[in-house]
Amino acid sequence: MAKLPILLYPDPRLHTVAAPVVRVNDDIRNLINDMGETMYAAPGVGLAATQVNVHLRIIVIDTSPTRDELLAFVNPELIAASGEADFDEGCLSVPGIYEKLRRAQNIRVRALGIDGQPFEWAAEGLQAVCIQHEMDHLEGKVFVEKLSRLKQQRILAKIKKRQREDSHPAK
Ligand code: GNR
Ligand code: NI
Repeated sequence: MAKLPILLYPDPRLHTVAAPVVRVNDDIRNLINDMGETMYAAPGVGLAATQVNVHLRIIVIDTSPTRDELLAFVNPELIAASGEADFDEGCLSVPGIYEKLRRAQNIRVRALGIDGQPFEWAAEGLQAVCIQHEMDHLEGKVFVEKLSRLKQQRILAKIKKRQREDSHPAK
């Protein structure tokens, strides 16, 4: 097991569209384990392979209060979506930024599991929001890019200011 480094917005590698996994083999299972470790350590409720600079269609989530229900989706496809939910979203690739977004409240996803077998999964609320957020990463989209241009400019300015401060620490 290994904790992997997470790409930080606006790293252009976060805009890569991930490729389908051809076969769920031990390399993919090892990657899923490492993604789980990285997500729990962060801590976060989800992680897309894109965020650890692996451009394959794999996401992991765990929205359980006990943090012991890791779910992995390989080649996830949204097969149904309904309702609307407004959630404050954050992203491990955009630390310290939280913004309200509207997503589908109920979704149904088809994917391959760690055994390579297809399965379907119904999700609602935070879990549904999280899966949609992770599937966006696989398309090269970061949640802030769904906000108005003004909000995106403010977020970028905040990130740049923080980077300046980090590189010139106050005495
Ligand atoms: O940890 C995370 N929390 C979160 C909260 C609301 C909506 C989405 C998320 S996902 C995020 C982890 C992450 O960046 N996944 O890509
Ligand atoms: Ni994210």
